[in-house]
Amino acid sequence: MAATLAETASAGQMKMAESSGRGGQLAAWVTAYIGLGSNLGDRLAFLRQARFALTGQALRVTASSALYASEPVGGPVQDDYYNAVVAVTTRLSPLDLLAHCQSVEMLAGRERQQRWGARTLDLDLLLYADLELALPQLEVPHPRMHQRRFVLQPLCDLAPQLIYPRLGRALSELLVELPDTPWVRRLQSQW
Ligand code: A4P
Ligand code: MG
Repeated sequence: MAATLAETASAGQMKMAESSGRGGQLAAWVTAYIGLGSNLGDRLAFLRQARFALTGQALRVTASSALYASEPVGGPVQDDYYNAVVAVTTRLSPLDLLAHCQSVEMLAGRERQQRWGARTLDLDLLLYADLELALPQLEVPHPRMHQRRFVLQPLCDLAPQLIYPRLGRALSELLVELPDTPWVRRLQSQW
């Protein structure tokens, strides 16, 4: 997982990823990172189910971060979160990967009543190779990930040297600059 995202995808793949959107699969496999969050019901069970359900013909989970508990950021008063990040290798385009993540959220009974409200499962597409994309329905890198310890801490378990595309800085550098609050606590390495 030490390779930069740029090393994982050729320019050709990226062109296809940007243009194809939905539909056909990419010719080659691309590395992406997905953030998992839950603060409703059996949080650990939802994260485990998600990791299992993500795997399919065109997607493999290749690594998991440790499991973290975290203080809710934004939104109404709500319970603490469990958060983690998984690395995947996929032949899905970015939009197909988003659609796949949303179908896995639906399996977990995700309801969207309030932005940043409590949820059984939230799957965020954090990084997709070194792609930068700004569509109404999908922004990559995830627009708030570099400001959030509950994302960067688990992501740095997997890829601390990875360069964050927009800022050109390693994820580990961005992490050390974040304040200690809202708190994030490592619970267990395996889950
Ligand atoms: N969308 C755009 N870009 C992306 C992307 N890269 N990945 C769109 C996933 N979705 C993306 O998301 C709203 C819309 O964002 C989607 O329709 C999709 O097309 P949503 O999951 O329906 O709603 P949301 O998650 O409430 O909104 P949002 O703005 O994505 O919130 P965040 O940024 O995901 O934050 N505190 C802790 N401690 N731990 C957490 O996990 N999560 C959130 C949600 C807030 N506070 C948290 C946590
Ligand atoms: Mg979300």
